Amino acid sequence: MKQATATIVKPLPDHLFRVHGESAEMRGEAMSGMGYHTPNDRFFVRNHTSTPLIDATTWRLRVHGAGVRCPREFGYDELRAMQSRTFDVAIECAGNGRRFFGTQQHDAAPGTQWGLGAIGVARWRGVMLKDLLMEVGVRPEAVDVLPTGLDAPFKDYGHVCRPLPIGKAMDDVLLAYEMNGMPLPADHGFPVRLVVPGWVGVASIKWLGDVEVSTSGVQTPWNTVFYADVTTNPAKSAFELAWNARLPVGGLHILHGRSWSGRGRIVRVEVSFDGGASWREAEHHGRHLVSAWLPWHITWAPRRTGAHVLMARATDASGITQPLVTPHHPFGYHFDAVVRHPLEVVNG
Ligand SMILES: Nc1nc2c(c(=O)[nH]1)N[C@H]1C(S)=C(S)[C@@H](COP(=O)(O)O)O[C@H]1N2
Ligand SMILES: [Mo]
Repeated sequence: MKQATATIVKPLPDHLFRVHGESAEMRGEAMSGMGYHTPNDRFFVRNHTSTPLIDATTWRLRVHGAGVRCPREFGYDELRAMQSRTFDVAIECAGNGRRFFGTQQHDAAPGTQWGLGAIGVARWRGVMLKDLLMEVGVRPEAVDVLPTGLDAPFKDYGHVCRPLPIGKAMDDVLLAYEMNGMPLPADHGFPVRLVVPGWVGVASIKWLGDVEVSTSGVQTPWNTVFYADVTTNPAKSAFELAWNARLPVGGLHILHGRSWSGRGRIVRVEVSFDGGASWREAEHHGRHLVSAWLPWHITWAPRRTGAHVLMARATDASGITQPLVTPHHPFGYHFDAVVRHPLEVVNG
């Protein structure tokens, strides 16, 4: 086990993670043979600074602002005593796939050079944000809800925060205190984080300490400078295979992968083994949940040794199919083009 960075608490073994500065990406092969959920030990970590260690017994969540009737604080045990809900939801960084702007489109974008591993699906348990907001009373003039993290301020931009419109906050947002049946791990927001289905990962504020309900639109660096034009994630697909995986020639292989989209359910996944000249439909297996992902598989019997490229493309409920090229984006968000996954077919 190699602890490659001190900003993340959990071990980051090389076979499961690629470390990028203060963040860590899950390798594609880390989901191979796994069930529907991403185990906590291999879930990607995106930290702006570093994981804080918070004592749940003294932790408080402040809920206040001009849009609230009775501002108050909640303790950990109080939250855990409230009615809970459980959801299977993906969290994906808006920058997932950014590396391919450079490697596939010769248009490198600055920022963490994620492959496709800045995504994970977990079973989150906690309290609906709307139930908490109902406890404090929301005024009809409420416009935005601003959740803020307790981690150290990021450069000169202050604490990580990202406003949600009141409509989304009162819809399907969860204040999660459990991840896959365990108390939230430190790196994923202990004691409490937001989980915002379908939206870019930054909305799912970790180490939540403060929720402010405002009666006018809120401007923060996280909706003006960064992530300004991004809310829902587009469709993406990944193989559960190592980059440059080696497969023996001759046999029949069952290749696995997953597709997901913040815009809705995945309705079709196709795979090409010939650089996009022809496509074959993959078969779905397992659950098929909106705001999570769709596991699929396809058979392949490679007939020659040497370098090959695998391509997978998904179509989501909005009718949009992953394109071959993603338009330039100055911050490298939302790379949704088909990723060309290299592998080597070798003599068995
Ligand atoms: N407080 C706080 N919340 C945060 C962040 C952060 O740095 N600080 N990073 C955000 C970003 S950009 C992403 S993609 C997700 C990543 O969640 P994870 O680290 O649990 O995978 O958390 C979000 N919430
Ligand atoms: Mo992110």
